[in-house]
Amino acid sequence: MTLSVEINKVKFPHPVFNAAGPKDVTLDELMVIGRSQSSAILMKSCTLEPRDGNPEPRYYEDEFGSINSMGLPNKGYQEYGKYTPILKATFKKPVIASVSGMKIEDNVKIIKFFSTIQELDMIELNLSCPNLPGKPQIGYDADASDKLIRSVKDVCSKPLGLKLPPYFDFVHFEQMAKVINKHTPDFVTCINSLGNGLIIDAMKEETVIKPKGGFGGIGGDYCKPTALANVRKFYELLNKDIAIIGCGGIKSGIDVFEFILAGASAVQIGTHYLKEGPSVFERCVKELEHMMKKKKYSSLDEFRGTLKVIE
Ligand code: RRO
Repeated sequence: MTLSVEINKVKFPHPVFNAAGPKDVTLDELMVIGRSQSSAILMKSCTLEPRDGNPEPRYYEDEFGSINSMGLPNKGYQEYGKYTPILKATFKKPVIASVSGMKIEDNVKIIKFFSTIQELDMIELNLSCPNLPGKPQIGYDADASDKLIRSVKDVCSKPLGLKLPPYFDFVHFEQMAKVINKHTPDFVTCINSLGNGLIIDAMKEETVIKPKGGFGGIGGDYCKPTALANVRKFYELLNKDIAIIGCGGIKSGIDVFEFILAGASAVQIGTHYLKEGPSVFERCVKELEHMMKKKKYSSLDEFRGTLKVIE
């Protein structure tokens, strides 16, 4: 049996790795991901300048998932440029940068820089941070996304992906798919957290996080049906040479199996990595293998996208 996946010549030994965000800000945190069975190391979304992020408390989890308003805390893009060769030499697996500049010119500058880092395998451009006060999520504006993707594609010499927000309306999926098909990135990641949710502590009669009046991005079980729907819809609408990476509520090998059935080439784990720690990757891969054995599949290609619809 093989679980390997290839996205524009970048080889992953299996389809399960970490999502951008949780515990991937510092080199120490990235080393933990490196030592785990995560099939790649995806670094925290970065900006031109280092950022402390939003005031705490800014992360909370309950039995169904999480809410966060981290506010893009990161070390600044140059640090991730320094971490990359260290991570690559130590762990010999794909290293992926996530880019979330505050404006087009920042994204262009950062992606130009990352294109010069030989050891870097891929870039994921974040179109969907929900937690910057006063800043809309660019992925909800098809024209702004079009302009941004065009600008960065011109300077990017690495495989490039787009981290998308969740969409809920077929018209919005179609508008965004048109833009994405025009620029043919190597992959899209569906989905970022469900933006601007609210979790309330009933006893305290209070929000559970501090920034933005308690509103924040929702992750975990809360997201899985929306994430599956986004993977499926983009699998239907995008050119077949654009890979889809699933993200949202994955915590078992059966979840991974479902995302691949819906059309995903690989998956990322966020909330559940924070809950369980680095053993989540190995466990999910073992469970996926078990499921595939039961179904007599020997590679992911045999069932990717083959979801049956009740007639
Ligand atoms: O740092 C964050 O607040 C954050 C980001 Br950049 C993102 O893309 N998604 C999210 O849920 N939180």
